[in-house]
This record gives sequence, structure tokens and C-alpha cells, in this order.
Amino acid sequence: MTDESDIPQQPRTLTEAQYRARSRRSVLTGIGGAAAAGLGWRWINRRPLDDRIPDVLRTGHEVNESIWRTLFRDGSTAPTFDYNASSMMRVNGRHGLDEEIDVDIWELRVLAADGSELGVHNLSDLRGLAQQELVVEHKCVEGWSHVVAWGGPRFSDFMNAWYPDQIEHGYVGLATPDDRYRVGLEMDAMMHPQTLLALDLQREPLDSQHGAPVRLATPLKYGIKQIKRIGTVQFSDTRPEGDYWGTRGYDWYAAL
Ligand SMILES: Nc1nc2c(c(=O)[nH]1)N[C@H]1C(S)=C(S)[C@@H](COP(=O)(O)O)O[C@H]1N2
Ligand SMILES: [Mo]
Repeated sequence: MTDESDIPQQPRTLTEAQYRARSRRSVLTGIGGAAAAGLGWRWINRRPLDDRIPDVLRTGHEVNESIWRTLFRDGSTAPTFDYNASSMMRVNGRHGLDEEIDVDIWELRVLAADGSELGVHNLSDLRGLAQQELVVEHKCVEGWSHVVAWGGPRFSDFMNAWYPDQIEHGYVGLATPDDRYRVGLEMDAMMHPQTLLALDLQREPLDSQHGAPVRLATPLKYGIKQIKRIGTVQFSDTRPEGDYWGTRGYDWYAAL
């Protein structure tokens, strides 16, 4: 992500030593996790999710997928924090954010697998769903993390309210309005209770560079999947095309 190297870094949540210790642990639990997933051991389900695994990003994708399913299928969740532990994070990644955004006329377009339009939503639709606050560690593949407070509806509530018959599809593709940044996620990850259509960051509406008016927030995935400024949502039975970092060599799952 060389195009972001000119952005000054905010202080990290973890000290350098803590971060290195965590990475060492991650290597160990990554290997143990692969073995456990293969053998079907149950203990791994109780492991804290933040012990997972930058190294898995670089190793077998199938292994990563099987760990992911073991971890999340049965309702495990990522650690949450006190609001007091959270603070505003840096802006990182501006793909798809070039144009001015007018949140009053912004619309979220929802497309079927064949590309036909299923629905269009405005901000009050999303504000009208039950609002959650989720204080979690946002992790970037570049090696920094930051505890932030997201606010907004669960994607699962959005689906249950308007598109219950689409939940059977295996994947969801999301794109910015200009189509320059795209991500694909498994429906399982999208339907997880900690996956939000985030409208708020630190209890304020998202500003433009953090993804106004709505972005994806999910502690199950690295930052690369947490698309800012969502313009379209499309259901799919196969992996959505054109995942921005997936097509540039990063693990498609980008799971923690
Ligand atoms: N539209 C868009 N969304 C994006 C990106 C981007 O470049 N464009 N970068 C991703 C990455 S790599 C990270 S770490 C987070 C950073 O979110 P922030 O800018 O709010 O810190 O946004 C993610 N979502
Ligand atoms: Mo990132």
C-alpha cells in the first residue's frame, strides 16, 4: 500500500514490543489453528480473535478459510472494548473517494446476482434500523491497529428487513459510487452480528474521508475489506469480481 506512505502515522495503540510479542503469538496460534481446524478440535473457538494471524495472509488460503469457518460459524465474536478506550483514527486509503459526496442525495443501490436493481435506500432507511455501537480494534494489513467506536445498523438487520430471500447467496460485493474501490465478502461474514453498515465513527456521522455516509465495519476482517463510501451492494453466488486488494495479491478472505 505504497500510495499511503506519505500519510503521517498516529501513535499506535500497541507499543512496538507488544506488537512484536503479539505477532510471535500469532505465528504460533496460526499453525496451531490450522492443525485444530483440520482435526476438528473445539478449543480454538474460545481463543481471542485478536490473536490471529498476519502470516495466514501469506500462506494457504484454504487453511485460512477453514480456520475462519471454525471461528465464526458458531457465533464467536471479536473482543470489544469500553468506549473510553477508543479514539478517532487516521485516514488511510482514499480509493473511490475522489469525488465530492453529497450525503443528502446519496443512495445505496442494491443489485441482484444478474445485475438487476432490487432496491434503493437513503440514509434515513439506514438510520431507521436498530442502531448498534461497536467498539473494536480496527486492523490494517500494513501493521497498525486502532480501537474505534462504530455506530450504525447491522448488515443482518438490513438484510432481514428488505432482502431476506437474498441471504441464501454465498457472497456480497460492495463498491464505491464511482466503482473505483470494490470488495467481496462471504455472506456468513456479512451476516455476523458484528458486521455493521457504519454511519458513525466516535459517535459522530462519518466525515467524507472516513467514508461518509456509510462504510462497512467488521472486526472479522482486515481494514482492506472495510470499504468506505458504499454506493452499491450486489449479491452473488460466486466470488465478486474485482476485489481491490484481492486482485493485487492479498489474501481474498483477509480474515483475522
Ligand atoms: N473506499 C475505500 N475504502 C477503504 C480504503 C480505500 O482506499 N478506499 N482503504 C481500506 C483500508 S486499507 C483501511 S485500513 C481502512 C482505513 O479506514 P480509515 O481511513 O477510516 O482509517 O479503510 C479501508 N476502506
Ligand atoms: Mo488498511
